[in-house]
Amino acid sequence: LGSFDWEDAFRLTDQLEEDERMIADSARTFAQESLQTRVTQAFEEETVEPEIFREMGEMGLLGVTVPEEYGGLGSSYVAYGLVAREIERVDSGYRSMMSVQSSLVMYPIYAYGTEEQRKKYLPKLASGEWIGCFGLTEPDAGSDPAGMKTRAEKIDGGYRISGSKMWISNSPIADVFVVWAKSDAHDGKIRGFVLEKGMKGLSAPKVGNKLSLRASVTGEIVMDGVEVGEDALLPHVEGLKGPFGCLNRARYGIAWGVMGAAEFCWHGARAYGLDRKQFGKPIAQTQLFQKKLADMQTEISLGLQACLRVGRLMDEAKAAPEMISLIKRNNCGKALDIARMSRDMHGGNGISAEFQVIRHMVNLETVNTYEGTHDIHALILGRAQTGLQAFF
Ligand code: TGC
Ligand code: FAD
Repeated sequence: LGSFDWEDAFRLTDQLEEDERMIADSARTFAQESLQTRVTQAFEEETVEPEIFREMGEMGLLGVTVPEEYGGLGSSYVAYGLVAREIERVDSGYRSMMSVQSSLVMYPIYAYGTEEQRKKYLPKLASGEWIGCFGLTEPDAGSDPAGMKTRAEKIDGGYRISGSKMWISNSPIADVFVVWAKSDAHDGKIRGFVLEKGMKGLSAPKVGNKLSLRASVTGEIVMDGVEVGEDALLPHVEGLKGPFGCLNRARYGIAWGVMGAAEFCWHGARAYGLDRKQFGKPIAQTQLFQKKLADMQTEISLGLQACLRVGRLMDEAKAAPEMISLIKRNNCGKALDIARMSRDMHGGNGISAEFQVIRHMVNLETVNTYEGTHDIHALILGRAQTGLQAFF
């Protein structure tokens, strides 16, 4: 029989390729040395540091799956997931910055764009010189993006885009905006457009006073008759499968990422319980405390193993969107439970910024909601089992 490593119950590390291990190690070093050191202040002051994109770019953490000829790393979806896990071990907001850039901006330009669009945008997005954002959600269209009001009207040589997007990660600091609009010239079908900072009629005011994900900036995208050329259209996709193709990748990364946040909360609770004495013994020596640690270890080990399985299937182009819904939903829900449990196990110290678990806890409230809420993913899975859609 083999030995048991409490931190890596199913020997996930042994199941990785050598290059995946190396990418995960360098992501962990970067996250711990460059992000962990600034996160408490960034969260407290609700400040975003755009230079983080360049630092991530230098480390090769933007566009991990995008081919090298466009500035990406040309690596696997498993490697991408491992990067998300290491960054979110520090903060979900930093993982958001990385995953929007990689899955929601670089991916659609790569998958749906022209060669000119790829060459123009991808290398600068990969290096972090340019920051990207993804506009799907609107004030009146969140879970139901088909209800969007943003319109692209055909004009001579291009399109005029009008509408507004809400809750958009990175938008106030973005150079490149991938936005989705119903296009009159394409029978009202949803099409993707690439807009650039400084275009007339385009603005991106910040959403203030967030009490979650404060280290990542969120804003609106206001398009007041923004005129773009034909070259702004992403020509190779139409309909909701365009944005959903991107969301599949980002949701998959989130499933890994939240396990990183959960691991931080689990390890923190364990260390605290070993150190903290009440009734003359470490609280980690009580049955209730150990039961909670066992629950955390179990859910995280199962969650990571599921991510690895789906990641391998993604790399073989065999992953179905429902598999991604399953792991996004379950891992977010479990990570949130674990963060709340860890907060409790830290007692009064659990509400202090110093111990960091409450920051993860409030961040995970957002992560459980964006990219399809916990309940919306349940309905996707319910539809797949019954053949009956329960959305409307
Ligand atoms: P439905 O009829 O199901 O589908 C319409 C068309 O889309 C296709 N499709 C997919 N294609 C690829 N991957 C998927 N996962 C797909 N899901 C659907 C489908 O085949 C169909 O294609 P076609 O060719 O037949 O037209 O559409 P519906 O309107 O009934 O959708 C229902 C529902 C609820 C599943 C969907 O709208 C949904 O997932 N809602 C959640 C919205 C969401 O996730 N928004 C995310 C916004 S972006 C974000 O949150 C970024 S946060 C990033 C960060 O900071 O990290
Ligand atoms: P709603 O859709 O109004 O949902 C409210 C509640 O109703 C939820 O509990 C939901 O589960 C429930 N509900 C809705 N429909 C049904 C139904 N049919 N049956 C049962 N229950 C239902 N979007 C982007 O496009 N780009 C981004 O970069 C981005 N970043 C974000 C960053 C942050 C910090 C946040 C908070 C959100 C971000 N979003 C982004 C938006 C996010 O995807 C939406 O908030 C999310 O999809 C939910 O939409 P909503 O907020 O309109 O809630």
